Amino acid sequence: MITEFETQTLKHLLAISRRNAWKTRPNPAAVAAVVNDGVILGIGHHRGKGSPHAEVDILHRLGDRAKDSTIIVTLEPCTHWGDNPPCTSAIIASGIKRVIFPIIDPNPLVRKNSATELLQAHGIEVISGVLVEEAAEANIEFFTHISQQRPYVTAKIACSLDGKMGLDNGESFPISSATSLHKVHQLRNKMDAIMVGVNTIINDNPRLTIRGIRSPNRLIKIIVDSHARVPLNARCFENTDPADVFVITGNDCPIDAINALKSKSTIIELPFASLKGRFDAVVKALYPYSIYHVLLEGGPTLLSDAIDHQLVDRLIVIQSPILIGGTSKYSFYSGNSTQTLNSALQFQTIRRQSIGPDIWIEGMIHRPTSNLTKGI
Ligand code: AOF
Ligand code: ZN
Repeated sequence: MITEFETQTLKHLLAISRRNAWKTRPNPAAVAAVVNDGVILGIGHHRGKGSPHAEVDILHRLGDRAKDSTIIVTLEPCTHWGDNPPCTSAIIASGIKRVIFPIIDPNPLVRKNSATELLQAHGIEVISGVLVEEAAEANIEFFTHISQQRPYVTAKIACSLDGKMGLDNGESFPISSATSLHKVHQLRNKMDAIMVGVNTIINDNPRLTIRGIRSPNRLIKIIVDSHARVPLNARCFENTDPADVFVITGNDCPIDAINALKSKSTIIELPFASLKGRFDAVVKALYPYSIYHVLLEGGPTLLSDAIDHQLVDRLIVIQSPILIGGTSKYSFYSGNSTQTLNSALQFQTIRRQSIGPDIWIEGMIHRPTSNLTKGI
């Protein structure tokens, strides 16, 4: 049995965890509270690789005061020796008598031994399987990386009211307002990598950096470029360590182009002549590089490919109050055409706000499950 107070405490811990998830990667931002008789005795945090786990953080501070209490953790306590000793051992040694956690840790090292079994063997009551979805969402990058062997993908689109990302004549200009752009840089700062297609580099020549943020984090730049066409003087290479620019190419590129690019970037060659329609392979190729969250910033070809592969986990559309018109060349989605209204992709909004003159819409894309025209 979990009490209402404990459920509320777990929700609170999950909210903290979600806010901190970008800071602790590759580890999940576990948060733990020791509670007794409806009172929180203390909250512990994991602050990133190499630092103590959340349970140890709080148990160490409380010492004997944790005895006979309940510990609530946002993730199954670990059972393995890594940078840290197993949290299950710390819990057993502390005299804690109940442990509540929502979701098991999919880390294969932790899965070798179940925390529930270890704790129960020491007479500790274990409650799990509560707020499972909320817990997975809080550290979705960690769960996606382990369960799907790929980074979590957020796509960000800046477009006009009529859904265009650019002018038909190819002229490039920032569509979003300065306020939205600042928010985009804040978003980039929480990412491990930013990804664009080579056409975006050729047309817009973006720097792909984080600007307007004091001491920004490291951001890997990823260019998807089947035929190694990215110009060597592109601005994205300026003042950037070659280890921080990945060019993902096909296997049929001019050798001179590849050799020249090697001085500017890290090349990841995939076993296809063209990467068009291969977004699944592109995103999976990032798995070995400790990239947990990628921001996909266009353009329309890459984005449509990603959406059609169901590999856009989160979509952010920043819509500015202008109409661009012209052809659909720069429509942000031109993927698989919908034949009936019933089969249209559905967008589930999780946030909608006004940013200066723009509208920021954030949500998830779903395959059709319900009948949109029912009842019409
Ligand atoms: C916990 N509490 O606070 C966290 C956990 O290399 P280590 O020893 O730091 O272990 C990292 C793994 O531990 C990580 O991949 C995940 O499976 C788990 N994270 N577990 O009990 C924590 N951050
Ligand atoms: Zn641990």
